[in-house]
Amino acid sequence: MDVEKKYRSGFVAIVGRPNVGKSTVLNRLVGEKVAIVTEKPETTRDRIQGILTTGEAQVIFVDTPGIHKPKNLLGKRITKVAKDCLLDVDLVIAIIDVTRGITDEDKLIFGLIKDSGKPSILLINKVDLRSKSLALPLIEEAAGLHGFKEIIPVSAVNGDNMDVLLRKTIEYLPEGRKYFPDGQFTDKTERFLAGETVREKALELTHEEVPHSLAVLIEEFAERPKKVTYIRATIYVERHSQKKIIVGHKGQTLKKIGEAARKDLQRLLDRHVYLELWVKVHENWRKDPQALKMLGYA
Ligand SMILES: Nc1nc2c(ncn2[C@@H]2O[C@H](COP(=O)(O)OP(=O)(O)OP(=O)(O)O)[C@@H](O)[C@H]2O)c(=O)[nH]1
Ligand SMILES: [Mg+2]
Repeated sequence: MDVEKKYRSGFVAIVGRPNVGKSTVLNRLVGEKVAIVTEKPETTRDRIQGILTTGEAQVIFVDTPGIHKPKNLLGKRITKVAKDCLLDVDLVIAIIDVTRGITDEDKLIFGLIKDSGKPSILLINKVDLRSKSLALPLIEEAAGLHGFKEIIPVSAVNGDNMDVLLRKTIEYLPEGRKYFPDGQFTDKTERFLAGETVREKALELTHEEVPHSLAVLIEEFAERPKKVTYIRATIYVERHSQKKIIVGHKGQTLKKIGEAARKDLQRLLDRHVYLELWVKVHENWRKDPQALKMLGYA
């Protein structure tokens, strides 16, 4: 006789140090580009929900900023966003990077998870970069540090073990109804995704301190006739020298950012996109509460 399986649903925080692959894991699980991904640490600055709806469950994965020792007010704010997130979820997925091992910062994060009292799964990510046997001592070490329900070596980039992760995640969720309608894959607006897309392209083309000093404000997001979306965005930097870098020789860098962002946005929105980019200097905006508010980081 078939036992009727109850529908499950819940919220799952994805936490870890900067750059361990949290956003890549989120995108892979949801099957959509919900969060931007770059090789630079501290890319994600918001709590971003990615929603996966299947016949047996609805899982709301919550991507969070990398938890780190903050160096300014922005750092403080985004680290708090990640820590607070632990408090209102049903399950926590913690991620470490196999190439880095278990660092002191990872251990601090394990402590936060312990304090939250939430069940947790640990992912040892980026196993495509190392022989799988290297994950084994890490599994043992992590098991001795915290009572993870599962410890799974994965590769978010090639999808290794992500099916196991999803199955285990659903097992730990409570019975419940859908929170979001079928077809919705994020809680974020198209306007937010547009700003993040521009920021991703600007991050990719800059180095050292410049990526950290970038913010993007969508000034206008308007539907025009003939399936055209008009987007006007301002890229904020902290110094004039950074503005020069973003604009580039004869405006070439800004042009490249615009072209790459427009291409991604047309795919995302399934419409023609007219993207106008501006660059403004707001000195030390990362330390300025008013500026943080204006840029959506309050
Ligand atoms: N080789 C390999 N690279 C990965 C894997 N997962 C993520 N990466 C890379 O690691 C870098 C960081 O990935 P993100 O997903 O942005 O990391 P994150 O933890 O969200 O980083 P923050 O938002 O800065 O905290 C990117 O260059 C990814 O392509 C993986 O499984 N294998
Ligand atoms: Mg991220």
